[in-house]
Amino acid sequence: MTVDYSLYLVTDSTMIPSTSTFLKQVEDAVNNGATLVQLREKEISTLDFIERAKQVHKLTKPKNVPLIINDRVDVALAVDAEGVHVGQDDMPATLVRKLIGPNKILGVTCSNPNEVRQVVREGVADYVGLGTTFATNTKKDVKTPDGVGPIGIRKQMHELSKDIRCVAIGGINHSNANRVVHQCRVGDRSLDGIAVVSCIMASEDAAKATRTLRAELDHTPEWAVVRSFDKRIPNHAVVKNMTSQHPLVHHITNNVVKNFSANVTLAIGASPIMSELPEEFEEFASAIPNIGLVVNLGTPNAELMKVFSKALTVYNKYNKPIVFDPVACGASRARLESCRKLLNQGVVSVIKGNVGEIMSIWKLTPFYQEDVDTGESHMRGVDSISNAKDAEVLEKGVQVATTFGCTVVITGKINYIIGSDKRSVQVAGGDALMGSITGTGCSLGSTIAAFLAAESASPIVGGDILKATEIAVRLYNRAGAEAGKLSKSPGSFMISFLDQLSEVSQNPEEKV
Ligand code: 3NM
Repeated sequence: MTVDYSLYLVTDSTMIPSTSTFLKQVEDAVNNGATLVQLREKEISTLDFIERAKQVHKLTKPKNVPLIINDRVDVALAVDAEGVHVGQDDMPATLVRKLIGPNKILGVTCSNPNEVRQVVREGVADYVGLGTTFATNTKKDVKTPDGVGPIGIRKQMHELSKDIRCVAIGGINHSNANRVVHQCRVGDRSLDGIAVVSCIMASEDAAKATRTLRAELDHTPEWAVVRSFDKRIPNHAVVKNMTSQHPLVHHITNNVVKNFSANVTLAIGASPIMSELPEEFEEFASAIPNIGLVVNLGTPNAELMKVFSKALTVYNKYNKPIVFDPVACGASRARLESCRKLLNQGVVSVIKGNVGEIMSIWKLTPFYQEDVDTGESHMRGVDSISNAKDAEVLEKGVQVATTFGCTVVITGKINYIIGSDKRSVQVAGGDALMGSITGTGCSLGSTIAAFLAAESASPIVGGDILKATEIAVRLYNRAGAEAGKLSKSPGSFMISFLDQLSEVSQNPEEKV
């Protein structure tokens, strides 16, 4: 039997709005796109459970929607339901399979990669419910109450075998269903569906709630579409497209580089705005077509994390580009956790960092196993020290790009630019003196954001983020190389660098 797991309703009779009934909610759901129903009753007598299961089965069976009984094998057998779902503390899956036979559907709840590995080893389950995706009020005894986010779900998916289907559960609703489906991908494997309780069961209009979820599932967001560059367009035309638009670069950046980043943004012909006032983010992102955001983790604090978080949500809502600079994210656990939170909460267009930073972000991909830390890269302050070989760096960069569905820039003597579709380019250039003044790394983020903002408002390379980023990096490094010819000490280099950024941006022919 092929089962459609795409929109999996898990019931809860304790949250029905006063204007409806339990059965009406379930009926509205199966009539409007729910593809599977799990009857989950915690405080109910066996007799009532069986009665309720029969009533629900009457609604689901004519629609060919499988009915899965939570936990109670006896009830499932009594009503000849299509399947059983068990949690980690319920009857072991191997035993359930013996009781229900080979043909019924068997699902198991998992909360971490180890539990998934166990399910794979046992080989008796048809699907797993992976959680807890986001914090939820519906189930109190979950193992990960803050939610593991798409990062955690991907780590669980990574352990799955091909023959076991998977749905994500926990805190999934209209605001995040689409993102969950598109973010929870590992290689060519995607979620088979999402499971929800309150989004439908507690809704005043369960039919509409289900239809809206259905539409969210079926819609491909703009950020998930990879666009590939038309090669006939010369690099200087991409620069001219940027300078002629004067894009706005909204910085939420660190205290050390604010002034320099603003000057770099002006030098390339864009406009900086430094705002940490969440109340105005909506106005910026909704009203200004050629705006891009820089989220720079350089000098974090608890208040700023809330500001980042708000900015990410708002810029995602309006599909505006975001450059994420995880400065020194390997310096402490807390910093990497901050990155985890942000990358769980939204999508970014570009992650830019040095080798150490990108190797730390790599730890958030499913390819990193928590217990096998080889310690190849580590951080000292914000400078990166790495003995990871180039090929390995590139490979891990590709894994970051594909995992987060974004373009990755790894800065260094050679800059690697890697697309979420695994294309990669290398850009050399720059000057050693770029490492002697503060802000040259961070302001590359500003430059990239300016190019992405211009590209999103008026595409010249067909919305190809990799290409727009590459041109930004080329322009930046060319200016650095030119400045290095003119100045041999840090102070004068800084001035020359700004001059050359302006010069190269205004006259990009032959230079970029
Ligand atoms: N299992 P809602 S979370 C039934 O993490 C259940 O395994 C979870 O409810 C898990 O969609 C959960 O209302 C409740 O957030 C999900």
